[in-house]
Amino acid sequence: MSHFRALVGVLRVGGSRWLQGSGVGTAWRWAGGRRRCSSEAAPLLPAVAGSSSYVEEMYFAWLEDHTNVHQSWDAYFRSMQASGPSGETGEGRPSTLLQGRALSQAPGMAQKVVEDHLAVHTLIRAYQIRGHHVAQLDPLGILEADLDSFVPSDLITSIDKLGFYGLDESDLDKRFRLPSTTFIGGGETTLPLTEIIRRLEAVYCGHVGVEFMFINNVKQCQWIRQKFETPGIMRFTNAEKRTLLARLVRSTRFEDFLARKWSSEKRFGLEGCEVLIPALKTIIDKSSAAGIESVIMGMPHRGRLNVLANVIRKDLDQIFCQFDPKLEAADEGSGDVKYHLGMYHERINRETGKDMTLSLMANPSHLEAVDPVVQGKAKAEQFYRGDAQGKKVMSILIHGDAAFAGQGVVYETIHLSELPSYTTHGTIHVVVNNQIGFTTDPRMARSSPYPTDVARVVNAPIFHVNADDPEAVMYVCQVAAEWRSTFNKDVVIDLVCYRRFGHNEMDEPMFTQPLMYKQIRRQEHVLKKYSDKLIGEGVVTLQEFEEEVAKYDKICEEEYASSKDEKILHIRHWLDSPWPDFFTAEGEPRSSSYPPTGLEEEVLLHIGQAASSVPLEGFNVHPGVSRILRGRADLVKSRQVDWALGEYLAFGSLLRDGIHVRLSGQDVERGTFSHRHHVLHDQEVDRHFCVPMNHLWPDQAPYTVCNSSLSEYGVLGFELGFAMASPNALILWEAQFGDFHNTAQCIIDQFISPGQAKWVRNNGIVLLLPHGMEGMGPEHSSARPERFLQMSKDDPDHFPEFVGDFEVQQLCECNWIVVNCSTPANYCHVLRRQILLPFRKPLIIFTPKSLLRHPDARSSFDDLAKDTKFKRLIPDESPASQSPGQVKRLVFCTGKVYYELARERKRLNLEADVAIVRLEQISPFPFDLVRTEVEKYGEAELVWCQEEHKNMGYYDYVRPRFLTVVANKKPIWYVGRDPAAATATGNKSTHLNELKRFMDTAFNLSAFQGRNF
Ligand SMILES: Cc1ncc(C[n+]2csc(CCOP(=O)(O)OP(=O)(O)O)c2C)c(N)n1
Ligand SMILES: [Mg+2]
Repeated sequence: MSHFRALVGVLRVGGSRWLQGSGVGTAWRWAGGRRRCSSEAAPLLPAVAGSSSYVEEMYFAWLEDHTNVHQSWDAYFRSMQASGPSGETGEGRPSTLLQGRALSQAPGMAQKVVEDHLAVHTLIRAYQIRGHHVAQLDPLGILEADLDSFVPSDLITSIDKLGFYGLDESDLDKRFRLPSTTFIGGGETTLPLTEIIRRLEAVYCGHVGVEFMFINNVKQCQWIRQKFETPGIMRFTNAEKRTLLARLVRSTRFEDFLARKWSSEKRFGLEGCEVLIPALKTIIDKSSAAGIESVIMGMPHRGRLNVLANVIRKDLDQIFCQFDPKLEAADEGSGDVKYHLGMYHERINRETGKDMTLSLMANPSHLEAVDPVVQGKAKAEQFYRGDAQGKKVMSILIHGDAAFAGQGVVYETIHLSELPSYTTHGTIHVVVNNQIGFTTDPRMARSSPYPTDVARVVNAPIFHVNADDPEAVMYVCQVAAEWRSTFNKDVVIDLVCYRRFGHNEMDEPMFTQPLMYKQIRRQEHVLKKYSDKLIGEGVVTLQEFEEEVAKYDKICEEEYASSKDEKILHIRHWLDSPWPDFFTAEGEPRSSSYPPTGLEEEVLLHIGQAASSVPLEGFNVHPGVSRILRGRADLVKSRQVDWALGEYLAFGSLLRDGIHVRLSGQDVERGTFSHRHHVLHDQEVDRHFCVPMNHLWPDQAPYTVCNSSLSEYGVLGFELGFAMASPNALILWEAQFGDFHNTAQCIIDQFISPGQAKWVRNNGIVLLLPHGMEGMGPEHSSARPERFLQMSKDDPDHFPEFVGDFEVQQLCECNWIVVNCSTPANYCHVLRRQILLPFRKPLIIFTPKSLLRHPDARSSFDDLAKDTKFKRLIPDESPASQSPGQVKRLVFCTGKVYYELARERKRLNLEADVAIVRLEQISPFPFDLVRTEVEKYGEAELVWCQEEHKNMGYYDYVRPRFLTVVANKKPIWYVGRDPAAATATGNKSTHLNELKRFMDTAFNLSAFQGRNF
């Protein structure tokens, strides 16, 4: 029951007695920080003298109607009028009357007036700030949504609490002027205190708890106050109520239908939060009316099938057939459980008559992992539509209460919300707050009062709402959608609800939440409550309601019948990001040929020159950067390419072909190793930048390079989502050091590696992972190639048949491509190949650090010429290759260690005895090229050399594949660091000793003599 309803009852009884005792001469003063009543009249304070305008206002109000003011004022003005000089009547200036003589006669009263007003203003503010703490949010009526039964001392929940403000019962009927920071007055500028409290209670302590006063923007606070405080604002037409009821019917009966048909199937039903469906539909309707054309959604398990059916409008038979255990999958890949699949649907919004695209992103079980992915996809759609303000495309994220509070990626995602290159211009977050996470109570699951507190960091308003009050829910959804379209900022709707059954339909909740579930059993269904209400109001008849229910049940039955006709399951029909122009109608690549990646000389020159100059007149570049640019110009003159230039050539040439390139990650604009400098900073003018890559050709595609927030999980997820929107874009994420990618492991394990197998979805994201053992310690050395390789799905024991274009075929079949390029030309080729292939696969590149400036790690323009291509393997080019029969040892390696091996071989004068072959594409493993090399050096012993520790790097991946190539007839000896727990030593001299030791072994031609394998 409302606190105030109880309070008003008490006040009415005792009120008159109190009022009799209130005298004009009674004054208030501060005593020990608390206000106490005193019978002494205090001297008139200077501030009070200036308060005559208020007294004037009271006076004018009194002139209009004596009952407009409190009876004490009435008595006061009467007495003054009676004692006033002749001619000073009611029409005279009260300021003269009051200031000159009368006010000074009653200084204590004036002071009290001011103090009481201050008190009332403070009281109003208290409700605005803390009202939500006592709002009636829990539909079960047994839990506190903020985990605390404490009632803030400044909310008036009993008479004696008026004393907190120095007020008492006698003030209840007094009228107070309302501050400009409240809208509770509607058209009135003053209200009696009773009414002020009543209205505040209704606005802030009812079924909606508005949490917004932390927002540091006055305009936004005023906007929210106006939306909730204006009297009568939360009203719905009968038509709106009927639509709401019909949506609730669908939501409820859908779950009932599934429960009836498949009582022992897990479906993570929505029971207890059926209102989610009308809530989402309201958000979508309002957003459509505001001009939104595409909504991208992400959500966890709970209620997902219902959202697919009743929000996205996936055909019901397609959903029902997912429950058929005998249905076979038509598509290749391993598929996913039904409550993870995504969906994309174009339809007309019935409320607005406008076209809309709705998509729900497929997601893994890993809660909240999809959040940044949704954001990235939304950002990309906005970008490609030229929707710079987010007026056409928006995202909605649905969360569970436990996950929203507990998962760090929520924070990482929310922190992207205002960054220029990552903002989606406002996300509407909806929390299905069933006040439980599996078996864990909120008290054990979070330290914050609400599960939504994380959103406060970005000044997002949070609307807590009792989910058993569908109209209140609809209202906050409308406001949230309006907020988003007005301010283009995030907003949170916290649907405080319950979970009618266990975590899933097979689970027994009474084991762990016995009392809560006893209450839940007694809890009337929201549909019943709302239909009764509308029938009571005469908005619908019982018969109309029953017809609505019967109509939907019939639809379900019919769809169920037709679902039986489905013989095959097409995961393809559940794609959240279809690329219709890229694939054939059957979803196949349009070609199977290898794309040319070489470039014309003039293109190389043009990009090379642009990479070494500043396109803007009068732009003041740092002398160090000028030096770098001059160095590039010298390289171009000598037709040479270093790492940075190789990357420039790849990006620039793709931009020319209309391919958008986006490079994102920590400090990528300059480059962690200061080699890139894609954004130039004017040294004289603040925030004056230049991105020369955007000045290559007049009609080129745009280049985006953006330093990200210091996040891996969030930002990698975001870029993955960005890469989903279009196949015609090269989207790259660079880790600061490859070592840090593991804080984004979930995105790699759950989306990048298995994405296509689970969801038949291609994705061409590129991961640039700086890698290399250079004595920088255990966290700046390894991008952990072993992890990526272990997840590569090519069979180590199967020697493939080389039919057709084996190279393309292998790429088409793999789950991702893992490369470690040792030359800038190869790096350039592999980036170009990535986007020119007729399909998309994630590409993992271990990128160099010291090689960025290594004089040997250069390529010639010739290596990028028209007829050149990416080399999956670089054969030996030393004298050994001229007389392979003489070669005693064939060393395979990858990446930077090649340069160390080549230098040592030269120093030891072993160039005729030892051949060194570089594996540039590690996965899929180039069986064909490796076999050629092994056969060429038929007499040589095989060695795999890596700088990483034996249990890391590439060894475990390449060893069985080499053995397959040689049909297990020959060993492949290991040369490298010993097994270790840490990826690298922190001690420089140990690092060098380790390097020397394995280099010695690599060229000790008798090292493996007599050893068994
Ligand atoms: C990252 C992650 N950790 C743990 C789980 C296992 N898990 C599945 S549902 C669930 C409880 C989720 O609670 P909540 O977010 O409140 O959603 P609800 O199920 O109550 O709707 C847990 C712990 C998971 N799916 N993902
Ligand atoms: Mg929950």
